[in-house]
Amino acid sequence: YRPLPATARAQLQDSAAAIVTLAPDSPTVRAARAELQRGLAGLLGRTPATPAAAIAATRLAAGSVVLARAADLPPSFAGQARLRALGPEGYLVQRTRLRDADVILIAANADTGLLYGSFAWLRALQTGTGAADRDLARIELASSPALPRRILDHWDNLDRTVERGYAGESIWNWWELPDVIDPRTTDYARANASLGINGAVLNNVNAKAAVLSAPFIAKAAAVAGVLRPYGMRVYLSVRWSTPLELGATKTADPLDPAVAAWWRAKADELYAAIPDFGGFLVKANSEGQPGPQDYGRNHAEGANMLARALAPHGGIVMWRAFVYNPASHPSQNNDRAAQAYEQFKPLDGSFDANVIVQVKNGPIDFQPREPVHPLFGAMPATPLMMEFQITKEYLGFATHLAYLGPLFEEALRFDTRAGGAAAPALTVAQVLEGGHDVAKVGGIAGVANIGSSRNWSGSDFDQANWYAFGRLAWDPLGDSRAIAREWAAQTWSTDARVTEPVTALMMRSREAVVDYMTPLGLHHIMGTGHHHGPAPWIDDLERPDWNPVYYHRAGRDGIGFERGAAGSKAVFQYAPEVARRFADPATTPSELLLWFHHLPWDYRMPSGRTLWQELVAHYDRGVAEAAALQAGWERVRPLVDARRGGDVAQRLARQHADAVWWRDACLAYFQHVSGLALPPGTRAPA
Ligand code: GCW
Repeated sequence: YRPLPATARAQLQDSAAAIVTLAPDSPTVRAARAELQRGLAGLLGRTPATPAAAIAATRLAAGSVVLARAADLPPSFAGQARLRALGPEGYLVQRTRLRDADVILIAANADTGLLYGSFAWLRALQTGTGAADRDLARIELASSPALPRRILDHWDNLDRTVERGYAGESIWNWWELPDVIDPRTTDYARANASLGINGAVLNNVNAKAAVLSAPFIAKAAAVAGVLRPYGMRVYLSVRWSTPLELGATKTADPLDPAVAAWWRAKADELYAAIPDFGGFLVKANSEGQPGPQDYGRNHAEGANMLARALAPHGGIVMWRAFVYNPASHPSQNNDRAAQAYEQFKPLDGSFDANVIVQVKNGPIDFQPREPVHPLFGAMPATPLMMEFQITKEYLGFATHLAYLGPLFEEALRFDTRAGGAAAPALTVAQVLEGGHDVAKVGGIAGVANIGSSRNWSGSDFDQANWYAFGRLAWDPLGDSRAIAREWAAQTWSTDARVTEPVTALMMRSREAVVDYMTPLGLHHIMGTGHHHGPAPWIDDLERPDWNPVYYHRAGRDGIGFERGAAGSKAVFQYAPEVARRFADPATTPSELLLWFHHLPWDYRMPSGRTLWQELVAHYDRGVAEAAALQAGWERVRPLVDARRGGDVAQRLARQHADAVWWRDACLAYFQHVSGLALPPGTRAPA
């Protein structure tokens, strides 16, 4: 909370001298008040008073900031109906008359809404938004989240390593918990509450049985105690075979009564320690993890058994659809992209009400660009959750600048056409909201990019991806450019000479990465295992779908993965209208062309170029864009602090070098397999 410019402070000179709490005291109300005090002290340079006994007071000081629940306001308050419509987590901020005084009211139906409203008002002050005439004393806000579950999934191991983490060790210090609690846990909760993120899965989906042992439950309970006032619930990833591995049962068959009884008792134990425990996240029968299929049972039988243990306590099961296990369940057409749909679509309607199927963004795996997963829209009787990856496993780790707002937005706004050709749009965002059936509300999860690195995310710009995820989780139809601008104003400077160019750099960054790594729908050609840098040549790994050559299929005849009628037919997993569009190369958007089609090198693109020329042009553009990011930053750099300015510059230099590496390596390899020369005029070396 850096000081606002003098003109902005002047607008508030008659306001915010006091924070008056009409809501009864609670840890959440105290957190809201503390945040307002801290925020106003930073922004205005003066600490507001927090008079006690305000509830009984008959008069309020003019300009006070008032925290009140609907129940604390008179029935005659004009905003009552509006407030009711905002639900349990929504908030209303407005200038209003209360007890004969003109005040700034932050109102909600419940304490968490008061906290969210406080953060929203501070954000509006910081970014100078929310008031029609830009008068910061008259900010008006009303908002409520579209989805009830907005969760960060930590892939944090119990030894504090983080799978696909590029920001240092896990922020959960399992060694020292529950006795020692790092104060950063509170800051983590504040950051999430400022966005409305209301849950955290503490441990990796590649889970260890030990997380459900008594000592770890006590550690998780300690974390839950810190997060609770901030509206956040704790969830745990569980390993399917836990009771078997702990020696408590002889099998992990979900239909074995002893197994079900063990999970029921475990749920009781968890809820005794964490009364508002959120539930389980499960990766089963995927990448070698155990699961119900090991016993001849399906995903629904597995998920429902766990769901019944949690149901009496109000917990949920988030069952991942990321199944990647050709050994236990080969895909019909030997296409990894088709597996999840093949296994889950037939189970639509057979999951218990407290199971949410969590579907990854992209039928393969969080690539710089993938088509939307075909399960969205295909399971109308099952609540679905989106799983985005905030940590940049496939987009240059924490080194490359790649703002993911546009990537999230592209997926959320995709129209599945699942209602049929005559029906109105059914976007992925609407599917998460329950489609046309309001009872089937799902949620959204993001694989966290947070670690104990000083800047939380490994790089300053990667904070923006946590931020954008949170803002879009609250409002899935939010605008990624507006979100970038908001973040830039709060993170770098409110000076438009900074926010505008920073926003512009962020907005072009993801497409730059697509261009220099995997243009035109190419995917999964990165170095195997670590996934950093190009390796399209790898062809000798044990499983075919581990090899980049499996995905690009480049040879003398052409390049791309045919998923249409002449290939794996995976395209027909989409709703008919979408399938028709993607089945024909002529109507497939060029950014997904090689995802869906294998085409000859001389295939004529809409631009008039051949496919080969177009591919080269994209790689070249990616490198040029990486250079443009560097040049753009050099213009901003004098206006920001030297330490962060220099850190970003170093990362951008490395990004540019990596972009050149990607282009040169991929083009050299594709030339090698195709026998083609580089088109004249390309910048790539011959
Ligand atoms: O893409 C793969 C990642 C794994 C990850 C897996 C998953 C947690 O490379 O590291 O494991 O996805 O999502 O389960």
